[in-house]
Amino acid sequence: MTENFEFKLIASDGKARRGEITMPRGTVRTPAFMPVGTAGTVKAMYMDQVADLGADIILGNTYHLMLRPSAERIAKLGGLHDFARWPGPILTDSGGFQVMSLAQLRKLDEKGVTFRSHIDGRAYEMSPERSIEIQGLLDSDIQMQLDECVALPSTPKDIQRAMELSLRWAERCKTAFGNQPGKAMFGIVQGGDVPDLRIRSAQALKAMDLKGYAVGGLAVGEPQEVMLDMLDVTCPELPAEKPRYLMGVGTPDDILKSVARGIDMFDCVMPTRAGRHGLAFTRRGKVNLRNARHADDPRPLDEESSCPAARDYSRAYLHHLVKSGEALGGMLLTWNNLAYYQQLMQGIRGAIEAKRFEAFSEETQGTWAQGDI
Ligand code: PRF
Repeated sequence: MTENFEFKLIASDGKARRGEITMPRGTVRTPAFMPVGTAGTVKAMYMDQVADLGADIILGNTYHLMLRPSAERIAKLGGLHDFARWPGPILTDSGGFQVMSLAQLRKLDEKGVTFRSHIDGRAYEMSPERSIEIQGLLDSDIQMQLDECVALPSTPKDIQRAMELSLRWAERCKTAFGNQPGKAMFGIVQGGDVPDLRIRSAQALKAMDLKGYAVGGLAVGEPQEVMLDMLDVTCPELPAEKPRYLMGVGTPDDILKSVARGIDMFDCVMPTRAGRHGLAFTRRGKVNLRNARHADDPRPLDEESSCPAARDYSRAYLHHLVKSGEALGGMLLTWNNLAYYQQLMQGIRGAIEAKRFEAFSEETQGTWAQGDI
C-alpha cells in the first residue's frame, strides 16, 4: 500500500477511462460509484455489506457531521473511519451545497457561509478554511473545496459570480489543506450551463495543480442533454492524469453517458433513497414495489443477481414489507440497489478494459429499456 495519493490510468476506450486511485487506506477502482454515507452511515446498510458489494470508497458530509455529532467529537473518538467502522477511503463533501439546500437563514459572502442548523436552529459559520479544518478532523481521505453551486436556470451573471467566488475559495482551501501526501483536496468546476464559464473555471483550477477535479453545478434542474454538453466542454480542459468526479450524479443512464465523456467517479443518493421509498433498480429497469401488481408475485427481483436481496426474496414479500412500513423493506431494497449500482460499475470497468464500452453501454440501456417483466 502506498503512502501517497496517486492516480493511474490502466486502460481507455474512446474517452472512457479505467483507472485506479491508490492511497494509504486503500485502492479505488474507477469508474467508481461512491455510496452516500451522509451522517456516518450508508442508510439501512452495514458497512461490511457495503464493502462486500465492491464499493471501494464512501462519501460523508461535512454539513451533517459538523452539526451532529460535531467534527471535534468525531476527532476525539479517533476519526470518522473508526467511528463508522469503515476502514477504507472516505471522500467528504465540503458543506456549501448541503447548507444551501438544507439549512435555514443561510447567507453567503466572500468570507464563507453563515446559516442556522436545520436540526436545532443554532447559528454556524463556515469559511473555506473551516470546511477544510472539519474535513481534516473527520480524517477524510479526499476533501472537497468549499464552492457555491447555483441551481439552474440562473442568469449568466449569477453563474459567473458563483464560479469566480468558487475559484477564490479553491485557492483558500488549497492553502488551508497544505501538503498532505496520502490525502487529496479536489477543486470543483462551476459555471452552470455557460460553456465559456465552464472552460474558464476548469482552466483556472487546472493551473492550481490539484490532485483531482470535480464537476459541480450539474444535475441541478437542467435537462440531461445540457449536463452532457457541459461535460463535453469541461472534460477536455481537465488534466488527463487526474481523477474527475461528477458530483451528485446519477441514474444508470447518466453514469453510462458521463463515463463515455471521461468521468471517473460518481456519488448519488438515488439507490439508497429510492430503496427506502420502495423503488428497486434492476437490470430491466426500475420496479416500484408499492404497486399492487406485486402482491401475489412469487418471483425475485432478479434471479440471476448475486445479491441475496435481489435473488432470494419474492416480490410479494418485498411488496408486503414496503406496504407495512417494515424496516427490512428499506434494508433489502437498499441492498439490492447498491448491488445493482456496483455491478453496473464493475461491468463498465470490464468493458473499458475489453475496449467494448460503447457496446456494453448500448446493451445495458437496451436491457433497461425492455422494462420490468
Ligand atoms: N458542489 C458540491 N457538492 C455537490 C454539488 C456541487 O455543485 C452537486 C451538484 N450536483 C452535488 N453535490 N460541493
